[in-house]
Amino acid sequence: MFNNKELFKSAFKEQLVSRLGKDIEEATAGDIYKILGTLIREFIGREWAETNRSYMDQQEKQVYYFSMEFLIGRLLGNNLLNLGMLRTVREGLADLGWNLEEIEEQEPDAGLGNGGLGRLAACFLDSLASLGYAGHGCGIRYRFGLFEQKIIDGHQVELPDDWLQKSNVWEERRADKRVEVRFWGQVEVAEKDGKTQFNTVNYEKVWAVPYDVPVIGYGDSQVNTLRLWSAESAMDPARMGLEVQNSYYKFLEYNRSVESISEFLYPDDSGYEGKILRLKQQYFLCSAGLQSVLRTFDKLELPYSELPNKVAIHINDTHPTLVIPELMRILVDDKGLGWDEAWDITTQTVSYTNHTLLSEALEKWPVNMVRELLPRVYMIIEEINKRFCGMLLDRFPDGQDLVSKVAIVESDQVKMAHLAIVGSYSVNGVAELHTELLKTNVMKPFYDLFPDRFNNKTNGITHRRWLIHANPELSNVISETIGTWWMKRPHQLLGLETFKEDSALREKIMKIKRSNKLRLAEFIRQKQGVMVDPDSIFDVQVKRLHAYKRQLMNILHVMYLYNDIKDHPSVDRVPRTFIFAAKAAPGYYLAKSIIKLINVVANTVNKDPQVNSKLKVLFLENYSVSLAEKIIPAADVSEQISTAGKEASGTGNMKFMMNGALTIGTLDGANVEMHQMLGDDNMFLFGLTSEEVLNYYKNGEYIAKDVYQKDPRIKRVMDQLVSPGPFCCHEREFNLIYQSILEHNDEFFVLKDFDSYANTHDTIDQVYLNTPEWATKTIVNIAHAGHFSSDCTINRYAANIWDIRPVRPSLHV
Ligand code: 26V
Repeated sequence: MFNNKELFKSAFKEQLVSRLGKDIEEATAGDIYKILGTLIREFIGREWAETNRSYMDQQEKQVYYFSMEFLIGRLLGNNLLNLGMLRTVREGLADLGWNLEEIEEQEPDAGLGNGGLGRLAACFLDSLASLGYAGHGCGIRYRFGLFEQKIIDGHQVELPDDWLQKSNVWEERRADKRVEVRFWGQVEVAEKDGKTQFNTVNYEKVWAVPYDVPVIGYGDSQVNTLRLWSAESAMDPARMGLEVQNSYYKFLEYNRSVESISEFLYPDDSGYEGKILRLKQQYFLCSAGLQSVLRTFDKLELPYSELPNKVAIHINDTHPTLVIPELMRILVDDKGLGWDEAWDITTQTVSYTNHTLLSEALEKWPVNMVRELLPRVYMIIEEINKRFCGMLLDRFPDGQDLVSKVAIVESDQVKMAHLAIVGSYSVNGVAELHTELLKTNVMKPFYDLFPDRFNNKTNGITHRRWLIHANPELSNVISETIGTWWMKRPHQLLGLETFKEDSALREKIMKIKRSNKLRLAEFIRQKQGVMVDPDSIFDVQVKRLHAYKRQLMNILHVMYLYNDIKDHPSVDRVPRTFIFAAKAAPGYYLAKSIIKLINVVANTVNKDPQVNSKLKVLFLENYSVSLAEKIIPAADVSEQISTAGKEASGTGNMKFMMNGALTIGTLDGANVEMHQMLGDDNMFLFGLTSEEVLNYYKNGEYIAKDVYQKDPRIKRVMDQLVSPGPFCCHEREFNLIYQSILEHNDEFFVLKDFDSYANTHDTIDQVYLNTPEWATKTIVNIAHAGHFSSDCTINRYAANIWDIRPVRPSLHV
């Protein structure tokens, strides 16, 4: 049906009538989307069931990727691509008078993640399925995803992301697979047959109901599962005793508290409020996910000692760390294993990825909270801690200092990263520099204790979504040049290097970039009414808003350019369009005032006739996966400018590179590896190195005020933040920003790196004027981007961490 246009059209029309009672003439775009999605979902049903059956029959080892976030975005286009149906469907719909891209726009983004960590999980699922691995996702079906951002009067305003308002065509509710999750209660200890038994009483029971989303691999591969859990009431109103006073209100209260568990995704640094709810979410995911994993394993009728040979549980950052004590609880309390055996099994089953070095982002939970919410789990954490510290003191009798550094429970807090490291067999960082810094700094005592446990797995992105789907014209030109094999073997993009000076290819590539820029310009015109020049440099910084990512440095530099143009109006310049998009956590005031500043600068710059033919600034609201797919193919310059040592990896950097943008960046995260491949000629590096940054922190020799005093460009823009002028001011609007730099001594070295950043931008202008040279650099970037395909990353996880092989080896790279 899907590879014959006529068959597709008739099946489609028939479905439209039978499901919606509508003819094609009456159908809305929403109807078309719904019918198309349903058709595909039903079409892959058999393959999905067969995949699961074959995993069981072959007793495949299966990987479960536990993550609090899966930022999957829209699925229609990607599913069609992976199924090889894009062309038939596009042409069939066109015959029926519809444009596929317009239909794709009907799908709400599944925004079940904050940023890179959640998007990485989604890219990994795509690679696992496409490479033929038995690997699934395990997450939460948040009723509301990350908030929808509106910009009102330059300020970020948060609205609920009601992504499930219309039915979700991809998911399958599996009520029969629900499991029970327990909170609160007291632990009773009893002796039975010479064994101590732990029994939790007076607990609150909640149902975890799975919603399964098929993860369709590219080409002739299998269909894996993303299982998302939803919390439902486990109280039966029919059996509520009327003898209990106020029982009806208790019921309502209980229902409300259950629903809140899977109600919304936390913005990453939302502060302390609602912390217990976040802990509840984490345990809910771990307990429900583990029960379903073990139920599948139990069907094999193997002893638990076989678990590590049949199951790998991977935890995406520390958020699902409770799988460790929860697995111990199940093995010891429910299955009756001894502690040591259970511990061996657990630590051979769980592996952990660390995604940040920032100490404020390392999770810690107050002991009281964990003990009250999860009394038995807390006892197990204490026991793990006791045994671990005991082992250390046996090995290092004078090791009190060491113990206080590495203990899991310390100063009335449970340190999740410590628990994750102690309770797993593999700990990986997400870029070479990040892993080095983990080993030598943040987690050094653990590295000294368990050197073999630490390894690096540099992040990757799926080239299917980020190149083939997001930039079809570029993909076509690549295929015309080197054939189509790169789609299955992204490393083969390297073949493009041979053509880096081929003038025909250079021209084609620049033409495609221009047409992508035109498309984005039209989008901007429609959304904001601002006209942007497609021949200006599109300079883009899109990512979460965090001080360490230094959107502030970028906008201060724009302010400086504005001043410079006003001072020297007759000087010729390469026109630039600076594009920003970013969400700030709702309680992160500094980040929110940086958003406001960008909008104020945009307003001033874009309105000023003396400036706006040379400089434009745009802040695009509500950054999301689908917006990224529009912006990234149109970028000339990619801003990856975090303070060195702070960005664990970055994945946006890879997406831009794959789409032929040139990077201005620091030697941070995966930029370092990009630079190793590209060399100085094909990337614009600037700023302090991570070593220099660390030294400044140690010796305290960086004084932001000195830089402010010495550099008149900097002094001027800083003063413009707090005094009346083109960018200010309403009641010292930008005081917070000003203080963070001058009073708190510029923690992220914005002023220190400013000069080098500005100079590098001047270099970019010069290089851009030489179009053939720019085109060559673009080609070299695309050629090396295959290295950052998540297919390569997943192959390394599979071989070095999970010890799994593809079920269909022909697809293995
Ligand atoms: C969380 C917080 C919370 C408290 C305030 C500061 C702060 C800063 C960062 C974070 C994020 C923690 C985890 C995370 O999302 N890491 C990101 O993971 C990506 C995938 O590995 C990686 O590319 C990004 O560099 C990394 O920031």
